[in-house]
Amino acid sequence: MELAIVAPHEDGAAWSVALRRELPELDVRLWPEVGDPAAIDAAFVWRHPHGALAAFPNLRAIFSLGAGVDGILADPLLPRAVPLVRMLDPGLATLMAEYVLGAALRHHCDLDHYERLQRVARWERRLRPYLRDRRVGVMGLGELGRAAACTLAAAGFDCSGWARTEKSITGVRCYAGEAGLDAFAARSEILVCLLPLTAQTRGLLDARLFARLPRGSYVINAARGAHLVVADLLAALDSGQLAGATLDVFASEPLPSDDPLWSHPLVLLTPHAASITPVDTAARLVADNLRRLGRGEPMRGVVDPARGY
Ligand code: OXD
Repeated sequence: MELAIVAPHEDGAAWSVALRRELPELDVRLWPEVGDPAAIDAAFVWRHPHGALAAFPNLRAIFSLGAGVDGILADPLLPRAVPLVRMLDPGLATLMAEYVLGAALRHHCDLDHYERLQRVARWERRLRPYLRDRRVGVMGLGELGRAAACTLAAAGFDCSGWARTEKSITGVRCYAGEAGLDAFAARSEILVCLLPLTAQTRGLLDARLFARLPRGSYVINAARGAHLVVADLLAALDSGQLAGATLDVFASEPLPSDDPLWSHPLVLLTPHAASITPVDTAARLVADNLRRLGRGEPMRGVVDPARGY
């Protein structure tokens, strides 16, 4: 079986070694040096040049290296009949949950506030509630959102979650759909976005949603830049409706060095680093799916094109 790694911004050689460790008989090619395109059975893809996958006439599977598949689905020349497989590595979810917990605790403990005071040598204390009285709301209860919500709840936060459809998670109060959004927002003092990016969720973090949060809420976006209307975020920070934000994702990445978000005093930026796919365990998952493909068995994590995730 031949696999093309079409991930020009990733360490293709490291992935190749890890994949061949799991599946020694696998012939791995690093795009664009793929040899005969007709011999390629599967592609392992991240931030691929649009159109690159259309060159493989006998492709039987496309594996995403990252959690979200919106970037792959955005390729107008994507071979739509070929199954697209999500990255379901549990390590990705654990890393994301730890990042979200860290960002939520940083704000909960006022460390963001004290960082600002330190810069101006100001000694001023603030009372804060217990963790159990801090209400956190996680938008998106898929692999990543569920892990984050469970971790936040286990740490002691009063945690709720919101998803398109009804979900049930022990220790997490779940809300669903447009009907549940108001009640969910009204109790989210820290709002975490881990939604998939779809036509329905694009721009959901906007002035309308911010206005429904308790005054002085905090936003953590580790999903996609396009979920957030940046102008609305800046206005909400200016007005005090939002106290701050941790942002890991941006509409344009890397974020241009002249973007005003870099120097906003109420914003903490991280470079799409909340959760980076762990090579060894992820290679094991891809190898397992390649074996399934070889045996003609259903693969794990196939994307439903109608839902977009
Ligand atoms: C993503 C990822 O989907 O980094 O953004 O895995």
